[in-house]
Formats: sequence, C-alpha cells, structure tokens
Amino acid sequence: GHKPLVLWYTGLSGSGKSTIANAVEARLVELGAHTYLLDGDNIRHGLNRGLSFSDEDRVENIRRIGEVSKLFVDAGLIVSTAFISPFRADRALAKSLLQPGEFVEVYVDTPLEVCEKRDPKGLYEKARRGEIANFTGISSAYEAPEMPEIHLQTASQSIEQSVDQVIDYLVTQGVL
Ligand code: GGZ
Repeated sequence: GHKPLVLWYTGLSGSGKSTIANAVEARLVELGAHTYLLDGDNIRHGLNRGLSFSDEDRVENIRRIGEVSKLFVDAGLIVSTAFISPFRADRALAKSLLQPGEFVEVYVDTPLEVCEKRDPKGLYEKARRGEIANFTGISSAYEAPEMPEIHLQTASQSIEQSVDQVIDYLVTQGVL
C-alpha cells in the first residue's frame, strides 16, 4: 500500500517536468502504486481547453488542476502534475486544499539558459522573436519555489538520478 499524495512538479518550459514525471510514474507503477499523471495533454486539451497563457488564465489553469488533484488524492491515488505553475500563490492554494504531507513540491530547477538551449519545440526562439506573447522566463514571470520538498538540478544530474531522488524521498517519508 501507499499514502495518497500529489507530486507537484514545477519548472520552466523545457525543464524536464514531463520527462521526469513520466519516468517516476513508471517506477511507481512497478512498485504497485495506483497513480495518475495530469499534464498538458490531458488537461490543457480537455478540462482547461480555452484557457490562454495570460496571468489570469494561468491562475485558473492551476486552480482547477489543484482541485482535480485533490479529488484524485481523495480517491487514493499518487497524483503527478506537470505544469509550469509559475506563481507561488497558486501553488500555495493547491497545497492548502490538501492535508499536511500530501503536497510534495518538486522543483525541476533547470536554468533558463539550459532550457533555451534545449528548446525542443522551438518555442523559446519564437518567444524571442516576439511570436509568442507572455512566454515564461522571457516575457512572463517564473517564481521559483523557496522551500521545495524535492529540488532537482537537471543540468548536473541525469534523469535516472532525478527519478531516484523522488523515489528515495517517498521511501524516506514512509509513503511507499
Ligand atoms: C509558457 C507556453 C506558452 C507560454 C505555449 N508560456 O514546453 P511545453 O510548451 O510543452 O510546455 C509549455 C506549456 C505550458 O503550459 P502549462 O499549463 O504548464 O503552463 S502554466 O502552468 O503556466 O499554466 C509550452 C506551452 O505550454 N506554451 N505558450 N506563453 N508555455
């Protein structure tokens, strides 16, 4: 058995949130945990279709994701959310819906320079050219976590090391 909770990944576009969240999920499933991953594919294209990247719409995006996460935690799952979630106040709101220990903030700390160099979808280049407005890190703010439960520095550690770090945290906390 395991304790239900949310692994709340936060970081810039291209920081590695989805990659790491997916790899952790696979490991959790192997360990017999019941999991669900919320990401842009199932949320921004579904429940939150129509929300933009304005400050107000990001606030609403994250508010709904927090509420949905709470429902899945009530259902007993280990939930992973992989969204930039750039604003501290919105992450705090999501945390406030849960019991102590149920909100695990995972800071995918990849410097802007590194994300911009990776630029897997060419979005940073477009943002620099002014073709995408309100792009996080370029023309919209990212407020880094001050006390994340888990701090991953992906520029200096492998994906495998990041996955191990998350799993080790859960074992240490008695979650798994
Ligand atoms: C940031 C944007 C933007 C703007 C489109 N700013 O690398 P991706 O493509 O796959 O991840 C980014 C994703 C961010 O959506 P989130 O729901 O995680 O953002 S937030 O939590 O701030 O609501 C990027 C793409 O959408 N994208 N326009 N202007 N990222």
